[in-house]
Amino acid sequence: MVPILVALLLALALLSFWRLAKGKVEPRAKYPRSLPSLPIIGSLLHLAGNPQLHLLFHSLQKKYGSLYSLRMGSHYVVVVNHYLHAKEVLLKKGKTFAGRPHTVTTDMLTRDGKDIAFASYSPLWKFQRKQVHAALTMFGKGSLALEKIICREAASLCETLSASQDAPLDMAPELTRAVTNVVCSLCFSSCYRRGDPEFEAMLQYSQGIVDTVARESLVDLFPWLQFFPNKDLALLKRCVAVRDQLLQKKFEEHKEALSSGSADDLMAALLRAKLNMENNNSRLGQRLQLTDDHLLMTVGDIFGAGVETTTTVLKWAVLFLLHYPEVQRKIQEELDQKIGFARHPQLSDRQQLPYLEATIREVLRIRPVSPLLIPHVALTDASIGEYTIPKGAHIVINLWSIHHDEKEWEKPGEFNPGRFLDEQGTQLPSPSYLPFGAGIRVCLGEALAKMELFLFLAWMLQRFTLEPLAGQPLPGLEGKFGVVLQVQAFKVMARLRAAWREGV
Ligand code: PLO
Repeated sequence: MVPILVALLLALALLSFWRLAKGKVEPRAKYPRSLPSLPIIGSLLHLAGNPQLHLLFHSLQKKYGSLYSLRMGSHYVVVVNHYLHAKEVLLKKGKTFAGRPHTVTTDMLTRDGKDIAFASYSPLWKFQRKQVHAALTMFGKGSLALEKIICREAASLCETLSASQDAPLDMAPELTRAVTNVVCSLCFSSCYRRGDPEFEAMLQYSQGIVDTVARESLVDLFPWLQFFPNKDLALLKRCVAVRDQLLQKKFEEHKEALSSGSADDLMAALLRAKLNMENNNSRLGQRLQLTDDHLLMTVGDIFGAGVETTTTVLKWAVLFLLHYPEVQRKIQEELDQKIGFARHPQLSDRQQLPYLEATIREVLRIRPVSPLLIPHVALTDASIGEYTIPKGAHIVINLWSIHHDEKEWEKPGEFNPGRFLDEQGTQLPSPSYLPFGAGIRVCLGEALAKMELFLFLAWMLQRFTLEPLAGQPLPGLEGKFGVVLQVQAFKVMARLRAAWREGV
């Protein structure tokens, strides 16, 4: 045994000497600094007990620099905390880093990655995304129709606020219903009334999914855990089953309506694209197969993303307005000057209301909906900055760090919409800011989200002042980390503004 070992070592030494002599030694790869890690569990001991991963990853920069690596179970994970590195990953090398990891929970949600957000990069994925992009742009172009839908829901929201005026109100279900109805109209040409049992069921299953999916939970790190009893996984399974039933029902209805040619919503547009592809004998059509599962999961994505993200931002916006009444006052002054009380706000007012627009930007900065985005995967060996990144590495973009970088933002912890504007009220550029991600996986709903945020806030603040409950401490501003950064429940008083009380 010993002679063999010695011979082997000698051979190795000779080989390296030979390569040195030939001057062929490649520059040593420089890997990102790594957190300590143990076999099997990786760096888990450093992460355990800290549910706010975005904050932990932010603070680890002090010790490890802005780009570092760790092991989550068997996965090699690179955490990116600086915007220049983030832009390199998302924009400059977008295709190289366009992969997604398979995880137990997201596979359960998306039938093994047949959606868009959680599916890895493939020609079929590209095609799917293109179809959705086209359908959304089509509805966006006729944004008059979309604007009408949003305003209808804003009016209904204001009615509800009027009805519960001067009494403590949990706005969350009301905001959710308004946003859900916009997405429902867009996807299925349907909407929900208050107390509709299907809406209540949706609220419940969606909360269950948000609580359990894609949270870097143990079962996602150690997939074999799924074969043991697991409460969270059981909950996710139940919630996904309820969602699937609902999607299937809409799907059947649309297939019927399609033959009569009456459907013109997003689901119908995707169904038509699928049929066209099947009838089309092009080479692309023969190679790629968009199944019913793909279509259902895609609509599930748009629906889920459309509801959870926009509702969450609206809740954060209301909460920050309670904490910063002077910001609310300034928005109202702007609304009063530019719109007045004789008509409702509309999309074409956006340029006239820079302070409201800046407030929306600031909410998206200070509480990014998706603080760690969804992890990307390196599809080939690659690099970020001066660092070597091996194929298969998971890349986590820490938007929280990018949005709270003290070198880029003055007092990043303070809520200050004014930071986005110069003295003339013109919008200032902000490089360290990516609330919707960037590159080939950039959010598909950005335009829709911005329309909704603007109109819902403008309608509400034109009519109401939102106040905290008297004599009670203000609700906390800490988020709860998950697939979206959640707001804790809180109540407000919606007071009709004087001009409306006098019936002007
Ligand atoms: C929200 C709960 C729904 O029931 C299912 C769903 C679908 C798409 C997900 C969304 C959830 C959360 C926010 C996500 C979105 C896709 C893109 C978006 C992750 C889980 C973000 C912020 O990246």
